[in-house]
Amino acid sequence: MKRFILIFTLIFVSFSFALHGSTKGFPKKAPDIKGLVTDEGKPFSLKELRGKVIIMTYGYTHCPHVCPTITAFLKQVESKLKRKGLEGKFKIVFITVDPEMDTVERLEEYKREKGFNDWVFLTGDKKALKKVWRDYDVFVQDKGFMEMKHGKMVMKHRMINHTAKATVIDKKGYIVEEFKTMYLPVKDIVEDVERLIKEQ
Ligand SMILES: [Cu+2]
Repeated sequence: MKRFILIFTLIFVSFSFALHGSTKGFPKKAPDIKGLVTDEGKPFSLKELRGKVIIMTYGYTHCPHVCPTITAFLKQVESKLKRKGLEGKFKIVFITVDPEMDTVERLEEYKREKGFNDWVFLTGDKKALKKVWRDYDVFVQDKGFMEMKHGKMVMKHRMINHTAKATVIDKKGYIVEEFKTMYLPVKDIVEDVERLIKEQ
């Protein structure tokens, strides 16, 4: 009988946690995000998104390579979910790792230029952001500006090393999984988010 219960429990656990991303240490209550503002200059609160599945990522708008890759994948995730009729049931949140350059104005401009209309971009002062990076396990190393030669031209690039990942938060405000790569698996994320949206 004991063995039967154990097997049963194992099947149940593996079934309920059959997400595609890394689930180690999750589910875990998503830490509060305090002191950050949106691209509209409004204070941000995680609680206001309760009931939606959140896909959160971290980066900076002047990022030359990593962030454009991640956001391109997330854009695909977004359109696939919308095509499934799930518009409004999920939210993509982008938290800056560059408080110096990513002001509210810059984020607003970036969002408009790139057509990330339904996303939320967050910035804030360094202290508030540092806490969020720590809470969400995001490594950030500001390398300042690096000069690079492009033919005869020397251009300055904003360089920040940072963790490339997407964190998925369920409707109840729990982190359930992370995709720790810049090459996000679109199909897997869409599947997981759809399931989490439909979860009771
Ligand atoms: Cu980046």
